[in-house]
Parts: sequence; structure tokens; C-alpha cells
Amino acid sequence: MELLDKITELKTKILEEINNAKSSQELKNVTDTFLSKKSAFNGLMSNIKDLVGDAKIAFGQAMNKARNELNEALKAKQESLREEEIAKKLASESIDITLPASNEQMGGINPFHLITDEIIDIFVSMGYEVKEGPDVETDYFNFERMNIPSNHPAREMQDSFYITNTTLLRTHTSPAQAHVMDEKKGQPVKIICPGKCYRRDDDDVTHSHQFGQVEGLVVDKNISLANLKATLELFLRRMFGEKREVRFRGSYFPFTEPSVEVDISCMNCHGKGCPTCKGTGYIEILGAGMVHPHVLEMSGYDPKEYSGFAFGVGIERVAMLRYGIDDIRRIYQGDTRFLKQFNRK
Ligand code: FA5
Repeated sequence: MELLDKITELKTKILEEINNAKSSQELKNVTDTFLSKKSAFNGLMSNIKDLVGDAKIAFGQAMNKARNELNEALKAKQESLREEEIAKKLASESIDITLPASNEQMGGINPFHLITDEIIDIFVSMGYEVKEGPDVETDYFNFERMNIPSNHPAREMQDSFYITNTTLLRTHTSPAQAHVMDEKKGQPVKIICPGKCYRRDDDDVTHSHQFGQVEGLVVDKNISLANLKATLELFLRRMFGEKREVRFRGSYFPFTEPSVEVDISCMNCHGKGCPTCKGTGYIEILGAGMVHPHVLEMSGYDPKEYSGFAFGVGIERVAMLRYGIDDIRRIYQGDTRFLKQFNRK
């Protein structure tokens, strides 16, 4: 009986120590002191050898019960201390996310996107619908439907990154013309399609292997070259103002007839000739023309009834001429010293 009281007494003392522990370390000290092999509590076990019969059984049971109770109390205390310690750590390490950053570096919107938005705004104000086309195109849409059959020499000029024998990264946004005409099923078309293009071009001050274009297509009855010229002049005046020199010159594209290209006087030398414009005084920004009758036919439009014009504007070239950027590669480098000049604020 005396022994059982001793168990209870010791257990009560240890429970008190457990409850009073203020940290995981203090709790570990309690465990080491009271529950190690050589502790007072476990030392009680040595009494068993002097006991017999029911007394021995009662003692063993009381010891087990007390040990279980202590282990459970320990476990519960460990858990609550851990939670408390985590909460304390979180509170002490909390960050005020509303404080201003100490090393704030503001960039700006990339001129590529500023110009894309501006081109879209100008054409939307003229009643154009904005369409999208896929970056990964089929040979059929990128070339065949643009009147460039296999073995046509124009393929060489735009040879590209092939994904399979019949799919490639589009070399221009013009295949969007065929997608839209298929969708409109013989109805009039007035769309622009902004997007990325990819070519096996050597990178230099005005060329990149990846660049942006905005395609434009108008198909209806009585559409003429005069409509194309008036549209492009309006666009260019709104983009570059009245003073800039604009040059239309005859060109060739397999999917337009007749075809033109448009150049703008160089922002660097104003027409005199410099390395940026390769000594010509002008930088080409777009190709355009009257939609070739065969392209109309392939898209289900009767060229005797319908005609149309199309154009493809190079986005980076417009940005360069508009902002005086002397090297196209600056647009892709993400240098904040360059970008912050375009912060609209
Ligand atoms: C074309 O891509 C024709 N699809 C344009 C077109 C559309 C003609 C509709 C007729 C009717 P071109 O290869 O010239 O044409 O490219 C058009 C414009 O894209 C160029 O004037 C130039 O501004 C831009 N461009 C072309 N290649 C690059 C390049 N490697 N890097 C940057 N801009 C480029």
C-alpha cells in the first residue's frame, strides 16, 4: 500500500513538472530527470522483486498505468509547446508586406507592347475586328494557301523552324488571312491579326529570328489599291505624325498582285543614310498588296465579284522608328535602364 502511494506521489510530482515546463528544452530536462532508466520513478521497479501474489500484480499494474499516464501527458505537452513555439516564431518573423521595398526598380511597358496596343487601337477605330492565329502553323496554311507551293523560290526567303515535315513556326502572320476567310465563308472581311513570327534570319540591328507582325485583311466588293494606300497613309500619319517621310515602292509577294512595300525615313539620320538604315536613309516597316485572285479562290471567294487588300506590319520596326531605337535587340534584352524610358506614368 505504501508503495502504491509512492507511485501516485511521484507521478503527481512529475505531472506537475511536465505542466510547468515552459519550453521544449525544459520538457526534455523533465523527461531526462524523471523518466530515464535510472530515475526515481523507474527506480521504484526494483521493489517488485520483494513482492508476491496479488501485491506484485497490483504494483505492476499501478506502475504501468502511471507510466502510460505520464507518457500521454508528455506527448500532449510536447505538442502544445511545439505549437506555441511555431506561433511565437511566426509572430517574430512576420513581414509587413505593405512597407515599400527598399531597392525598388521600376521598369516600364516594353515598347513592343506599347506599339502593338497602339496599332490595334488605330485599326479598331477604323472598324477592324481583331483575330488571332496559331504560332505553330501547317505548311499548307503558311505557304500553300499563300500561293507559295513547294519548290517556290519565295520559300527560301522565309525558310523557318520546322517542327515536323508539315508543321513549322509561322514565318509571317499572313496565314491568318486564310484562316479568317475560311471562317467567314464568302462574307466580307475586315480584320487585323497581331502575333509573333519566326524566321531563320540572321540577327542584326533591324532583324531578329523572332519578331511581331500585325496582319491586315479587307475583302469585299470594289476594294481597290486606292483603298489600301489611303488606309496605310492614315495609319502611318497617326503613328508617325505629318512630318515623317513615307515611301511606297513596288514589290513582290506571291499572295498579292500588285504588291508594295512601305519604308519610313530613318529616325537616326532622317534620310541621309547611316549604319542603322544600312546607308539607305529609310527602314522598311511593312509589305502589302491586293489579295491575289488565286488566294481568294482557294478561300472560296469569287475574284470576279470580290477583291481585297492585305498588309503585314513589322511591330519592332514601327517601335524603332517611333521611339528612335537604334538596335532591335534592345527590345528583347529586358534592361530596366532601357525599359524605364517607356514608363507611361
Ligand atoms: C511579309 O512577311 C508578308 N507576309 C507581308 C505581307 C502581308 C505582304 C500581306 C502582302 C500582304 P516581309 O517579309 O517583308 O513580308 O515582312 C513584313 C515586315 O515584317 C517587314 O517590313 C518588317 O517590318 C518585318 N520583318 C520581317 N522580317 C523581320 C525580321 N527578321 N525581324 C524584324 N522584323 C521583320
